[in-house]
Amino acid sequence: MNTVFVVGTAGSGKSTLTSAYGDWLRSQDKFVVLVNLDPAVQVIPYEPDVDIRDFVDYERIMSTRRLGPNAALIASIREAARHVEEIREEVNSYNADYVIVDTPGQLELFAFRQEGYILAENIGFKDRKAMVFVLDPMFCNVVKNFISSMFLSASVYFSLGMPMVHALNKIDAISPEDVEKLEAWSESFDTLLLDLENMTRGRLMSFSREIAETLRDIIASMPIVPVSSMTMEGLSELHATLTRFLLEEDLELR
Ligand SMILES: Nc1nc2c(ncn2[C@@H]2O[C@H](COP(=O)(O)OP(=O)(O)OP(=O)(O)O)[C@@H](O)[C@H]2O)c(=O)[nH]1
Ligand SMILES: [Mg+2]
Repeated sequence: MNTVFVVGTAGSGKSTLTSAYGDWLRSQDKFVVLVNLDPAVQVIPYEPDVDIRDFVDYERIMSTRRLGPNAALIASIREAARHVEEIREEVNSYNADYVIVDTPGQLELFAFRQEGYILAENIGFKDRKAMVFVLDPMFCNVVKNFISSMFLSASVYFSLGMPMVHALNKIDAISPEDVEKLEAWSESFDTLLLDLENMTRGRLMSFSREIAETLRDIIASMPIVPVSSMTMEGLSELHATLTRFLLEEDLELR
């Protein structure tokens, strides 16, 4: 059983990619289980097999504890972590080939809180887990935002410690030149620095440069795979990259 956690900033397309990648795997005759870990979601573009909303009631938590939307999310994820054994049992009971876990829009809930870590630790088997960090090209097609995104994904990697692949999503909605530009930033550090120097100035430039230098090896070690969850383009490449990462992880931990 391989488990893939889909993480990323709000609206980057995590749920749509969960659905699309699930469909793609099923088209390859894989037995797939989809897990929703977003307690507050109302409409999901797929039918979750395991749903955190069966274990926590976000609306009730918000009204009975008189919490605001974000505090209620934190309380919900805390409540969910108390059910982690049941969630794990339910996931494992399917004995699936692939488990794809869709995480909440509020990235920090899953990536930086202890409860998220507990869920990530307990769902799936230790040596067979990877993360897909979904990049939104509407945000990261500006060089300093690209660096911010790499910084954020590196923090998530640092926090959860699973192998990570970047999926540059929504490529159907941007130009091929933009896709190439983003790929070039991830593949050539010189190109990234050059564009940084052309597009930022003064203190911002030296700061971005310092961050980029720090992230250099991390960026190089985490490939960016362009995909579209709408047209399914790039999903076979995403799968191949994930498979390679899962295999390496398996060998490394053996
Ligand atoms: N054109 C295009 N739109 C996409 C793609 N993937 C997602 N979207 C759109 O992006 C918006 C957000 O998608 P979601 O899948 O809900 O994103 P999310 O990251 O799960 O959002 P939150 O869970 O709320 O953070 C929706 O309007 C999707 O239709 C894609 O590959 N191409
Ligand atoms: Mg979502």
